Amino acid sequence: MLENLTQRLSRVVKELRGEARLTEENIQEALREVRLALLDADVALPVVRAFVASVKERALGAEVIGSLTPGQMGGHKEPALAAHAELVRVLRALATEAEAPQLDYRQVNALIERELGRKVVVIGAAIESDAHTVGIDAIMNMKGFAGDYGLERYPWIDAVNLGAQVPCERLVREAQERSADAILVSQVVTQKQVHARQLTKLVDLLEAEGLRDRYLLIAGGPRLSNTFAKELGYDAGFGPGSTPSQVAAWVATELIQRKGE
Ligand code: B12
Repeated sequence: MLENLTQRLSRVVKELRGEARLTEENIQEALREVRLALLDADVALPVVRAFVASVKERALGAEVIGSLTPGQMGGHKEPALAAHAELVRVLRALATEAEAPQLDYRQVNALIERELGRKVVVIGAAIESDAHTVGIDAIMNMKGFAGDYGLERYPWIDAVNLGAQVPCERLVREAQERSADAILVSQVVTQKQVHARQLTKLVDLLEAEGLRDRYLLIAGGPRLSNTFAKELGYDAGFGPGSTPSQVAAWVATELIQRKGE
């Protein structure tokens, strides 16, 4: 079902990109297809409504839609082109999220054993000033969250939880020393955009040391989304209600995919 959703969303993006003109009709048509695809994939109606409404607002909020050709307009200054880009970006982000398969604890372990044949090393922390351990604990600790075992419980995952208020420098050092595959970062406090600054600091540090491509970099927290995390330079983001098996499934499939590239 998820594969089907991804295919349908990819088709919408492809068709929209191929449009010579960006019109109200073709945006409406794309959104209709997105809505149906999400509903067919059993996404809850309120979520579908909120998503479509937000894209629609951004896509149709621009007044210049109709006679302009994206190629002719140049740059993102034109509202129609900006709206077009935004829709493509949001759809892409959604398609990426949908690509994470829904696998349970047993399935993820079996997948890692079969496809990688070694333990996956995952290191996590709430970084810098953030003192909230509960989010990262929910994903990593044995007990887990909402009846879903945490990563420490996975026999094929070596999970190291450094706790809260961990300086970025220490997290990077520990990731290197342990040859981590993935770095998990929690940010709960968002006052004055402190989360964005701290998350960016980690990316900058990894880039400065030439280490960014060595790790899967994942951010999580109550005010985070996949889209926002990617904007900050992360590979994925997980928001409220995320479960350990979602994270484990994403990490495992991403590593397998990268191994094959
Ligand atoms: C418990 C708590 C504390 C405890 C934390 C104890 C601990 N050991 O963690 C203490 C008392 C220390 C605390 C302190 C503060 N807190 Co506090 N705290 C809370 C509270 C009540 C609950 C948080 C919680 O347990 N959530 C449960 C977990 C499971 O949910 P979660 O974090 O969202 O995690 C899930 C997802 O987001 C995701 N996730 C989270 N992290 C990650 C990471 C990865 C890698 C992944 C994949 C997923 C993921 O998966 C989890 C499971 O689904 C919230 C209010 C609330 N009801 O949420 C305020 C709250 C978070 N705190 C808040 C504030 C302001 C503070 C203080 C600044 C207060 C102060 N003035 O001193 C300090 C911060 C100190 C600091 N330096 O960080 C605000 C944050 C507001 C904001 N958006 O900025 C909140 C929202 C309260 C409020 N309404 O004002 N707090």
